[in-house]
Amino acid sequence: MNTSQPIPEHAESSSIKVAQRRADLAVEGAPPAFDTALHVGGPNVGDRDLFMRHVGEMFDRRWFSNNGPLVQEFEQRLCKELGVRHCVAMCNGTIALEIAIRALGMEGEVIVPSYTFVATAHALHWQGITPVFADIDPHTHALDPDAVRRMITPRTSGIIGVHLWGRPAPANELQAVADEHGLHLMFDAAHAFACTYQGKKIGSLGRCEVFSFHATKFFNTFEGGAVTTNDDELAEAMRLMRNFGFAGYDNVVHPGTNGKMVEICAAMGLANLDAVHDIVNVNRRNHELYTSHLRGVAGVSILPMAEGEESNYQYVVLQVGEDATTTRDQLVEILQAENILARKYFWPGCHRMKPYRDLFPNAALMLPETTRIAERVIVLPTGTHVSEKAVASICSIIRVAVNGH
Ligand code: T4K
Repeated sequence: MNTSQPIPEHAESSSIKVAQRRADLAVEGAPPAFDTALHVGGPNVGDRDLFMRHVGEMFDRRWFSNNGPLVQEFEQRLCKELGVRHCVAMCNGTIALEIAIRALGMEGEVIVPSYTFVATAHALHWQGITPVFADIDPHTHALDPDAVRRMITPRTSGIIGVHLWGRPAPANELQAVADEHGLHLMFDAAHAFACTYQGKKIGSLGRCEVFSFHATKFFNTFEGGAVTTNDDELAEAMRLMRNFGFAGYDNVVHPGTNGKMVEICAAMGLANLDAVHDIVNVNRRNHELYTSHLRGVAGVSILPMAEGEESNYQYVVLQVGEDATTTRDQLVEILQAENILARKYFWPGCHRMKPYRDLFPNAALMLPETTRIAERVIVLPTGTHVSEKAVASICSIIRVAVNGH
């Protein structure tokens, strides 16, 4: 897969700052490393000409929404890409989660990690289901199957695993827990497009998997999402549910909502699909550079992606150890002063956000690893807007902030 245009990188001055001592840092009064903000999640753009061609044809057809030809083509391409029978494209990942949860018939309590984007929990709470937070494995940041077992009650109806950072959740172990207790299992795969589990593309694990194609994801459709599944009945129910339950004109056969992906978003998806390979290559290069520049810097480390698996490398996760001379929050401030808008994803954990902190004031007792990891992580900028020089600059700032030189 090749783009017809080179993938652009962030406009930056040729002499980008490489910090060598504390006096070089913006917090000490030096000029910031970047003139404009360097974001985590700056959008990647694939083949603009292809996008414009699709949009032109869309205008000619005067067909903008409601399962149009671009959405259908996008769904077919994703099925092929992911090796799964059904793909139901949606307006965003959160609505896709809500529809999948409802189509599965989840109710009562559903076990989820607290260490995830809040949409995973909100998609349950929004429809009157109680998210029950289970702890994570600190080495992978994914749900710990033993912790899941401890949270099962007679009201539990399901488990939602999250492939956080594109690292696969332990799907086989979670499936075993689900089977033992007769629970539904699905996955929030918002981070995991183009990633593998045991060598196979993520997309057909559990009863279904949910992707996000938000602007900040390495593969985006402006806003968008999809549910993928090999279950024919489930796919049919979700297709009805995303379009008010309509089966043809004037014929409502199912409860539903409006979860449809629009044609212009599918056009963006089709243009970006051809660029996925190139974008992943840039992300991988940046991830390797961050890892090698920071190797040996005491107190900080980059979370590796899963060994033996393919990854999209869209998140560069820096862990600030308890032995570091700078706290995580101090390091974020130092980076932000340089116009490097590093993020504290997913601090403080869903269980410490409203409404969950009021609903479950004692949740932290069962979440020691979540609490610890949420205090230690910084996500650094990557993507096609982040050059090799930018990575070197960011790493020099981190090194000086932590080591003093
Ligand atoms: N499950 C998981 C595990 C998820 O991570 C997400 C979404 C979902 C479910 C739900 O999927 P969606 O319903 O969103 O499809 C962002 C994204 O909004 C969210 O999609 C994403 N996860 C989450 C991890 O990150 P924020 O609140 O941090 O986004 P925001 O608006 O601060 O954007 C991040 C940075 O990106 C900004 O500092 C600026 C930059 N940016 C953003 C946009 C939209 C740009 O440079 N250009 C842009 O167009 O949540």
